[in-house]
Amino acid sequence: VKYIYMYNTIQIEVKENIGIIRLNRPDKLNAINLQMVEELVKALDELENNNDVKIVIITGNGRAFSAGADIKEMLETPLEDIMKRGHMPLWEKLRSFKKPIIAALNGITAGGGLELAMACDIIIAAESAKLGQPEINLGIIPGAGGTQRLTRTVGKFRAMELVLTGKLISAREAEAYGLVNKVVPDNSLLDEAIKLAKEIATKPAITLMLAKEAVSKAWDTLLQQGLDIERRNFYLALSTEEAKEGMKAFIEKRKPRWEK
Ligand code: CO8
Repeated sequence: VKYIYMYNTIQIEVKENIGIIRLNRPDKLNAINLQMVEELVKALDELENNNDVKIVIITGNGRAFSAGADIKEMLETPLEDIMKRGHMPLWEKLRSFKKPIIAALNGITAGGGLELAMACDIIIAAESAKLGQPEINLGIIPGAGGTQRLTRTVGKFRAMELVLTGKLISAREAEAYGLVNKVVPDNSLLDEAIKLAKEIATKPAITLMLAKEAVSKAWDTLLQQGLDIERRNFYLALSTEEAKEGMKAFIEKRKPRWEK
């Protein structure tokens, strides 16, 4: 271990030329709050500027990769502030991040958690991981690429089923959908991610960046238009009474009561 940076909601270490980010709010299933957004942006900046680092791994501590945006915070934050600050800096940072990122899914990967994974370049999942976009159960919709990257990856019909039912699928199903590159035993997840990262890190740093940018461009042109519509509809959904009721119900650990 060469460097360890200090953060509250995440842990960073640099091993040889691999930067490892661990999401670290395990008692909240690594729900992404604004502090985590800020810290992830800072950490990604540091890893991007650190010339020893060629590739990054993101994983989670505890039994989740991430259960998505912090629902309590989302309910309590005025829509105006979410639109101004919100989670956007993280998605923008990931979109421009030049080095390859491997997401290593150690458990529950839901909502913004799956969107985070899909913003990475390669996804490895532990056998017990569960993936999905459960936003609809809160009266909202995915807001950070879930409707766009998922659809491009698994196709319209599977994406519709996932987004409209909100159900979580197993790592094996996700592998069959082409949503994860590889499923590995739970206890070898990080080793497998590091093994792949090491193989990639044998290539020249500059060539990796150029290759990543070129492959990413295969998505980019129409993706941005889709993401804009998604974001608009996410804010719209978030402003409804149904969303308030859905998120309150989650926090109060009961079923939402929706009129229609
Ligand atoms: N936010 C806040 N807290 C959470 C979240 C979350 N997303 N997920 C879990 N937690 C908390 C629980 O409240 C609980 O806390 P406590 O112990 O204090 O009561 C703790 O984590 C453990 O969770 P559970 O007891 O619920 O664990 P289970 O194993 O019973 O259930 C589930 C696991 C099924 C994953 C369940 O936790 C769940 O349904 N979580 C919510 C998943 C979800 O709906 N995610 C989508 C959130 S919305 C979103 O991500 C939109 C992103 C848009 C980003 C763009 C912004 C601009």
